[in-house]
Amino acid sequence: MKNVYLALGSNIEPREEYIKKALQALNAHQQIAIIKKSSVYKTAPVGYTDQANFLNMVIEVETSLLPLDLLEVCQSIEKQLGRRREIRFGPRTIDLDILIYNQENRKTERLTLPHPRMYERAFVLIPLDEIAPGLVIPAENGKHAADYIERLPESDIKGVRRWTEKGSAEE
Ligand code: GSY
Repeated sequence: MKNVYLALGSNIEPREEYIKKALQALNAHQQIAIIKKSSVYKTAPVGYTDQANFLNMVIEVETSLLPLDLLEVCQSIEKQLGRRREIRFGPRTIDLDILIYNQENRKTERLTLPHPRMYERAFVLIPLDEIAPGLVIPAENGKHAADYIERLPESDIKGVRRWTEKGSAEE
């Protein structure tokens, strides 16, 4: 069994529903078991900023799938939940990214591990630090998520807030 961290994100309503459905679909897969879930965070959009806030979270899973097979499962769940790749970095019903796959460190056309942009993304690092504070990210000079969070601008960190479920006064 391999130990894997996945990032989930949605910024098209019903965001919470898309996240729940993606979790259900992952858990329903015979070769995937969800071990740990972070809180859900409301996060300001990064990159292409003229879009709605996201809900983001990170989960730890165990799987016997190989990395590219797991990628295919993630992409098929995205498709099933209506993800369209219209604007690069634009709004999405659901985004499922493989952050870390065991100790794998690889760069191929289809998949780079660990995820190449995770080190600069507060919306990934903060939930990852919540569920895996002791994890050393398997990159060259790999560090804990908290070490990368420390280097981020305050404004990025402030853009990531724990989101309480329905009825939240926050949104
Ligand atoms: O690959 C992640 C999609 N994405 C996100 C996201 O999930 N959350 C936030 N806050 N900003 C984002 N920009 C992109 S692209």
